[in-house]
Amino acid sequence: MKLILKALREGLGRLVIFVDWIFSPPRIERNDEDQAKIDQQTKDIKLYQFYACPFCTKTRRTIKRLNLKIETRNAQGGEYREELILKGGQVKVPCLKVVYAGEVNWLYNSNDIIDFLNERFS
Ligand SMILES: N[C@@H](CCC(=O)N[C@@H](CS)C(=O)NCC(=O)O)C(=O)O
Repeated sequence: MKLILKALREGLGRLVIFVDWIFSPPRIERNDEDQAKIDQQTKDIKLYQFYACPFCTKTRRTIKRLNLKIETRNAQGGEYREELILKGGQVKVPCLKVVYAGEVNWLYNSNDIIDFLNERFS
């Protein structure tokens, strides 16, 4: 039963990715100077995620639409999963790690992440 649910979730996630690919949002355009400033600011922001998670897909759409260069980190296993548990506090994705003025913040919940990105980079 657990396996079936897992397969269904994975299938749904991949369907969402396919639909996202078809209806991919256009990227906002900036002049080179503004884009360079934004790229500098996003250097210290990382998205911990699962590839086929619908909440992560929704978050990645915003990142794409806002034309942000944010590194994505696979938290399904390995060092990034460990880091998420140890430093973020839980394995829940998406999670945005934001390093600002030497302080590290772990922002959970796709809607909160999207609001943060829209407010800071729109
Ligand atoms: N309300 C959360 C839901 C996030 C969520 O349920 N993520 C699932 C993956 S789709 C998760 O992290 N599950 C933990 C796990 O599978 O270990 C959001 O919008 O970000």
